[in-house]
Amino acid sequence: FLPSRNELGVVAVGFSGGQTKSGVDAAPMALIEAGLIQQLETDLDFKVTFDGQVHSYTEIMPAEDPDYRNMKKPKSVSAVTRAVSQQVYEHASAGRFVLTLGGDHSIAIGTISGTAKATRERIGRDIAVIWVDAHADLNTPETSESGNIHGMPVAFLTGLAKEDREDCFGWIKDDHRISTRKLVYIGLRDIDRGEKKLLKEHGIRAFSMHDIDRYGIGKVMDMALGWIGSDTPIHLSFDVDAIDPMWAPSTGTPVRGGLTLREGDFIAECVAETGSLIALDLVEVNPSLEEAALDTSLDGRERVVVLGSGWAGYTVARRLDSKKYQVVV
Ligand code: 4U7
Ligand code: MN
Ligand code: MN
Ligand code: MN
Repeated sequence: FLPSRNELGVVAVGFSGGQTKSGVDAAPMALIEAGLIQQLETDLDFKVTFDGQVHSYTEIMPAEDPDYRNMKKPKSVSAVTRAVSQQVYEHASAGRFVLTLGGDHSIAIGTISGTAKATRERIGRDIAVIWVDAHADLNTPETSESGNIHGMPVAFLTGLAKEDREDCFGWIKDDHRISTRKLVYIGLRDIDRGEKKLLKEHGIRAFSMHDIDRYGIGKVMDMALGWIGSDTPIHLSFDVDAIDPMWAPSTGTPVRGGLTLREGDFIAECVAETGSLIALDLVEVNPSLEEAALDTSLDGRERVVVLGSGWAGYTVARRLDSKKYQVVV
C-alpha cells in the first residue's frame, strides 16, 4: 500500500490563524531557506515534488471572520484547511509520501483529512494517526476555553466535533475522518478537563510523559505501534512542543517536562522503521519566539534549537544562532 519508495510531496503552509501569536507562519520559509528541500533530494534521495512556494492563502481569506460557536477565525481556518486537504490529497493520490511544514496545528485538519481520503480511494484502507504533542488538541468548540482552533483539530478529524455550515468545517465528510480507535497520542502533559473526559469516554490510546517516565520510550513505542498493528498506513503529526522547551523553546505553547531531543528522534526513527509511514506534519515551530526563550531556558549553554524531528527518523533542522539554520536530515 505504500507510496513509491522515493517520491515525496512537500506542502509549505505559512498559516498562523489557528492561534493568536504571530510568527508560526514563518517556519516553512526558515526551513526551506536552510536547504531542507535540497537535502531531502541529495542526502535522502527523494524525488521531491514541491510547487516552490510557502502558501499564505490570502486569496481565499474571508473579509470578515467573527467568532462562531466560540471558535476564533472559524472561516479562515476552515478555508485554509480545506485548501491544504486538497493539496495533500493530490500528492497522496499520486502515490507520494507527503511532508507538510506548518504553520500552527490547525492545519492537521487539512493534512490528515487529505491522506485519509486518498488512502481510502487508493487502497481501501483506513489510516492510523500518531499524534506527538504536549497537548491532545481534542477540544470541541464547546469544551475549548481559549477558542483557538489549533487546540481542536483531532475533534474535527474524529467527528467528535461536527458542523453543518460549509464555510465552518462543514466540508469535512466521512471519508475525511479517522476513527478514535486508530489514534495514538505520545508526549501528553497538558490536557484540559473536557479533553480528559473525551479521552476516557472514547477509550483513546494515549501515552503521557508519565507513561514515558514509567516504561521508557522504547516500551512506549512498542505499545503504541502494537496498538496500531503492522501493515497499517501511518500519518505522523508532530507538534514540536512535545519536545521539552530546553531544546525546543521556539513554540507558542511550551510546556515543561517534555521529551528529550533524543526521545523525539527515537519516536520518528521507530515510526520510520515500520515502513508504514505515509505522511508527516511538522508544526508549531515559531522562529520569532526563539530569543526570549533562549535567554531564560538555555542560559549560556549551547544555542541549539530543535525545529523538529522529522522525515525518515532524523532531526530536520537545528537553529544554531539567531540567523542560521543547520539542516540535519
Ligand atoms: B497545540 C489548549 F487550553 N488546550 O485548547 C487550548 F491549554 O497545537 C492548548 O497542541 C492548545 O499547540 C495547544 O487552547 C494547541 C489550552
Ligand atoms: Mn498540537
Ligand atoms: Mn501542542
Ligand atoms: Mn502549540
